[in-house]
Amino acid sequence: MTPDFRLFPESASTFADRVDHLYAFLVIVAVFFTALIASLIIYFSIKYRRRVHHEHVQITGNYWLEATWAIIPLMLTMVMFVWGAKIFLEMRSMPANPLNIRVVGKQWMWKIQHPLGRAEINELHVPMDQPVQLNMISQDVIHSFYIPAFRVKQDVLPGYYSSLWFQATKPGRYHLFCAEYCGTNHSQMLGTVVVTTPEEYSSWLANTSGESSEVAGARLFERFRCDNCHKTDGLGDGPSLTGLVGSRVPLAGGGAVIANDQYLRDSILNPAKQVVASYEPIMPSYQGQLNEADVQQLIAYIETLKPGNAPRPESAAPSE
Ligand code: HEC
Ligand SMILES: [Cu+2]
Repeated sequence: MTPDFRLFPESASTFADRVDHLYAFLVIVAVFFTALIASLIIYFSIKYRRRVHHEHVQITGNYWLEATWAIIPLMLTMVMFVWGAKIFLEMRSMPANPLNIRVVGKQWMWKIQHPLGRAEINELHVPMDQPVQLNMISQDVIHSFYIPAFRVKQDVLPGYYSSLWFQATKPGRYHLFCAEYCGTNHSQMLGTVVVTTPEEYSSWLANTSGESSEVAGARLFERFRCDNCHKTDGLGDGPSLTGLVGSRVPLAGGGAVIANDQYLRDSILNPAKQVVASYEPIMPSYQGQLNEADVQQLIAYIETLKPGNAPRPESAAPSE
């Protein structure tokens, strides 16, 4: 046994202890019934072993006994279900005002983009005592983002945004694993989560020369000539994107969608999938020209386009 041997990973998020308590309950119930049943099997096989002068007693049923062994397991499994569902739902409902960090998984690394322009690879800096939401997508195959110390894990899929949230409780460095076999170097797809105080995180964040996602997105918007069709006054061949995020978009052929990240991504890479009502399907697809990180930057930029907001920065000046 090494000195730092531990049965469980360190517990460093608000979920960790709650997941461990539920897990302990499952283990205790399983161990208790395994021991009970095993000892009864041994006891009965000795007590009722074949002997020379034994009598058969035929038992046809016992109402109370049967009711007992149906109701007790039912109650135990309902406790497991309600308890588990409660924690699961909390993990799956994103918090109100999280710190948003964008993640791209690719063979075989994690690319992480913080707000305000700081980017990193295979390292994730987060402040403690603050909800952090990761918005993730894969550039190639299915990966899975797993932080054992936080007890959180989420598949990262190609073509589809998935998210994950946690609130770290203890400064330190924790393992980050890819938990979905993703090719030759899957086992090297490792990283570190660095939890610091909010003050340390802010100064770490400010210490960069990189441009923010929004500004990088604004530059892509110009470079790919999106602004040829998408003009702020709505007089171009495409709809104005101002105020688009979060709004209800009527679609050609009926129906409507809420303009979330997934819809924006699909509109850019696969415009024919959902065509905005009363527009021609003339937007070219940018599949193959923009990678997932580019698309995330474009989305970050489109999110800043709100009515009343200052127009898009012409130069690469930070917008916030
Ligand atoms: C040739 C003109 C043209 C160009 C260039 C163009 N678009 Fe479009 N775009 C359209 C049209 C027309 C629509 C509406 C029809 C549709 O949904 O396909 C649209 C729809 C969209 C939508 C959905 C808008 C809504 O109101 O729901 C988004 C987002 C978008 N484009 C982003 C972009 C981005 C980002 C670029 C540059 C990388 C770009 N577009 C380049 C013409 C264009
Ligand atoms: Cu992977």
